[in-house]
Amino acid sequence: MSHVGSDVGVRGSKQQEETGVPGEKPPAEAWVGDHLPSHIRPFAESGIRTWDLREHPHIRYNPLTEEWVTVSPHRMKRPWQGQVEKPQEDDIPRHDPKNPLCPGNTRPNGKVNPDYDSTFVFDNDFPALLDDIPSPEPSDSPLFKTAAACGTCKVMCFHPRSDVTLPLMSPQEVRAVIDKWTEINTDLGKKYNWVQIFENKGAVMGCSNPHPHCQVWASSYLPNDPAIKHRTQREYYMKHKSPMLVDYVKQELNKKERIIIENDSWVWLVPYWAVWPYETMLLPKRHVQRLEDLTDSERNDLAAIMIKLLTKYDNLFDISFPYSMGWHGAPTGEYMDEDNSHWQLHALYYPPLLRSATVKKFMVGYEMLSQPQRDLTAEQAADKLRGLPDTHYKHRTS
Ligand code: H2U
Repeated sequence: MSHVGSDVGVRGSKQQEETGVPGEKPPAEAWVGDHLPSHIRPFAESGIRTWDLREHPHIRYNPLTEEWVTVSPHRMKRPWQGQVEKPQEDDIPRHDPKNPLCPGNTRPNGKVNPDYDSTFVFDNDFPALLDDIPSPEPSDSPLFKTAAACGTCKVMCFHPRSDVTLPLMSPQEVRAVIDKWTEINTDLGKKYNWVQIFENKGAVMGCSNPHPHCQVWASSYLPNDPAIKHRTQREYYMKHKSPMLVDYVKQELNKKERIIIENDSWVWLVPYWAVWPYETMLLPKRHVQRLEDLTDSERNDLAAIMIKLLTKYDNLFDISFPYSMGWHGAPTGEYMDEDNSHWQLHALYYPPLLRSATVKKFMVGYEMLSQPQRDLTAEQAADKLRGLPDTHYKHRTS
């Protein structure tokens, strides 16, 4: 989603040498005071005196990505005559002998899955990144830059059964997933600079298989979004002597406008700058850089809050809720030797649905050409999610 310079995250790049951190830096003089950049120019005041965040169109800033989102709450009642999605399939068999992710099954490449009874990790048979590749010749033009994309890709099954999802699993089973995520981050983090754990859930998100699973892509380079976050969090830390997202959570806990649920160690909230209608973030209350820095009780609390939040998501439209989610924490590999105090671990949830199980938000038109836009405010989304039942719709008695 972020638009970044071509040097972003490529170690040893010229731009990185100049600034000390990867990512493109906006010119300092472009900022008026410390509040608005010079390109943000509201017209002089209209006759309407009372500003209402729930009524008036406005733009909000994401300090992590340095992007703005347009919020148009007055458009909420707009009628919909556009595309309608197929509702999420909900009658998945417990075991499909043809599904390559199920225990004991043979994958199309002839490899046989073990008869696993918890999580199961294997090398992706169709990896997007490869380890053993040559480097291209350096380009003599700033307009044609290339670097080798070295990396590895894994698939991780959450559970032996195909008919369960994370919110329907026991806390112990979700804890096993968290432990495996941590183990993978540690193992791949020894070699790779970025380990991206992500779950693509639901056909509407392009997920190819209903069996509960996620993927891990580990790379030699910091991809765009992590590279920008590495720089923005570091700049904030240098200026405020405190990690950006730790400060952010403290302020959100005071305001209580966008918090959906919290427990002793975690907060689930709709970020102030959310783009997708029900986009959320899951953050530890304590300063934690990576998954492996979580304590035993923080991991148990994480399992508990994940079950609660995913239950609320499923209860929003009474379907197995589609989304893309993933973890962002301090970079690994060569970055392990550096001070990463500016990083705060967090998970991001990006669900595509807008107003029902069948109407999704399209990121097209203005969004593609100018910047993201939303109608429902972050506060309205948080209110809606907060008010949903904690009992999963599949477990409801009436
Ligand atoms: P989704 O999470 O988007 O459904 O992708 C599933 C991944 O599983 C996908 O990257 C891999 C695909 O390459 N896969 C295998 O590695 N082997 C298989 O036999 C099936 C799917």
